[in-house]
Amino acid sequence: MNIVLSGVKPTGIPTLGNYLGALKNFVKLQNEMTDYEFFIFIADLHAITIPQDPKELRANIRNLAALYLACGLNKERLTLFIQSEVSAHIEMGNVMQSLSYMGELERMTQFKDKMIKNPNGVTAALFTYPALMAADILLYDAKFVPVGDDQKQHLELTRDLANRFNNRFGDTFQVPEILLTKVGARIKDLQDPSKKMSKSDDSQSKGCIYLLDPLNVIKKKIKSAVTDSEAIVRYDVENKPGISNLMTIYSAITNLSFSEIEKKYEGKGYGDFKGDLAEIVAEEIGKVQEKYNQIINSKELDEILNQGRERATQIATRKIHKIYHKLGIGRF
Ligand code: ATP
Ligand code: LTN
Repeated sequence: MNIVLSGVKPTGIPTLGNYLGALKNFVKLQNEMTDYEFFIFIADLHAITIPQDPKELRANIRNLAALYLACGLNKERLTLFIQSEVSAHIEMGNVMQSLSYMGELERMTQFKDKMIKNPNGVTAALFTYPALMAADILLYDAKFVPVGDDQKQHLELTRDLANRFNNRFGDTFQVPEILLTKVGARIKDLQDPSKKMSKSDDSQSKGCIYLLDPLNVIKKKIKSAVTDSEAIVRYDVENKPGISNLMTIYSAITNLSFSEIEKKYEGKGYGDFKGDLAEIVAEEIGKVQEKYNQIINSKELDEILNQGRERATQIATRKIHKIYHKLGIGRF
């Protein structure tokens, strides 16, 4: 059984960046990789590495589960579960911490970035975050891990930890490979294209499109996105980051290449381009919202999560016992 596994943190309402970089991509992969099983989870233990309001967190977990399904993941081929409901993740996280070096964790750019943003609020769990992420992946012997560009470094660490364990204790883990999203791996903030669109940013932000925003708000945010004064639709990340970001969004949804988009808008200004993009994005997200509304309060959502929890627990518990045995701890 070959497994594709990924997770998203329930730290807010997912953004268009999460959708294009992660959710939509999972669906595409599920349709292409027909002989793989998909394990997708809600990384709520990762979410609490930064302070969360319990009420909001509970709602965000359910929203995310519903959004995964609303994006078109096939429940027949999916194990969808909540990380904290499978206790082997914490157990394995501890094993991975015992295997990781301080220096390795200190080099992680996600940790360094969060440290700069909020130097007094950095928790120990934020520091050991990548060890828990490695645990999530290695517990299931996932072969492929589809993630956005920002998670590349964490995946490399996971591979190092898998190899380290295999070398010390004998072949135990599948060494996972990253599956980078081709188009849409790093959607930028619409108001500040130097930073990535992030769901934990200010929820009033005009630069961030949330999947549950009303469609008219989404259109407005696209139309007021920052561009440049040249007014030519041309892909050039360095000199024209704003329009290049919008073209990435356009391409990820329509599958048109950058040169096809450039040709289509030759001689037209940004107004036409943004107007079309606003409609394209609103139509795509509108479909997701429609399905989301059918699922969010349904019993079926809980049934899917219960089944997911059971299947994940079965595999992960067996694996952690095997690992404890190899380490010589407990009586396994
Ligand atoms: P946070 O703001 O809490 O750090 P986030 O919005 O960056 O969260 P994650 O939960 O860390 O999102 O990421 C979920 C998935 O979405 C990952 O695979 C990640 O690579 C992808 N992703 C996140 N932001 C973007 C983005 N701006 N563009 C493309 N993919 C993204
Ligand atoms: N760190 C990831 C979320 C995450 C994840 C994982 C992704 C936690 N565990 C395991 C893939 C596999 C993030 O911030 N996007």
